[in-house]
Amino acid sequence: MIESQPVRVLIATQNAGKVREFRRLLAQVPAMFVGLEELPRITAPDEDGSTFLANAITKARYYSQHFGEIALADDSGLVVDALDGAPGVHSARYGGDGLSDMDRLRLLLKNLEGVPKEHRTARFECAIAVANPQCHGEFMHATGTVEGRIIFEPRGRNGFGYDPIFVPTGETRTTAEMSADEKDSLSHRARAIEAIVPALSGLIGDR
Ligand code: ITT
Repeated sequence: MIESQPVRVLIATQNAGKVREFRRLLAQVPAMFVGLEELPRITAPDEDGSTFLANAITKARYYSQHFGEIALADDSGLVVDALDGAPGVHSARYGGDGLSDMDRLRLLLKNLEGVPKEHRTARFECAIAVANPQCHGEFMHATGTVEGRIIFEPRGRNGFGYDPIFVPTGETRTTAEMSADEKDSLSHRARAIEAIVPALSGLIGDR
């Protein structure tokens, strides 16, 4: 009997923090997930969309077309009400190139100086798109959000990006103080994955 090969799906992100989370969140999906680090390195596409979804679709199509594989991409970020939605789609580049995650969150805290606790509301948003090269780059997508607030000083060492300054609504700890399982139980990325898994499983099953 010939065993069928698992369907390959590219985890199309250059962000190691996202890769770790995707590998956990997709563990039950019967596909072979391949990270970009396992493939020849290519330049990242321009992310010039004005929404997370537009950028997620751009990334999924770009990597899928280049490698000829099903590609799952994520565009995500932190939306802070008192900063009129910044850093939003610019979360990865807030403050310009060459800054570390800690530099960026320090800049965000500086820009929130004088804003009291009740006005420090914010949310993490995530859009996920999956592009399929066999169907002319047709894509599926889903989004997820987690509401919360920005604290005054960073706390915690887990997660990545802005996790040390974000406390989800109803929690007292930042997402950087939570275990991986705790973050996965409420994160924007986990919610987007939950929403896309039925369609993704259907696509994998059809192959
Ligand atoms: P790719 O485009 O290659 O996926 P990127 O890091 O540039 O990598 P984005 O453009 O989507 O990805 O920017 C997302 C940024 O938003 C990320 O760099 C973090 O600063 C922040 N972010 C997103 N999800 C986060 C999370 O779960 N925890 C903390 N920060 C997060």
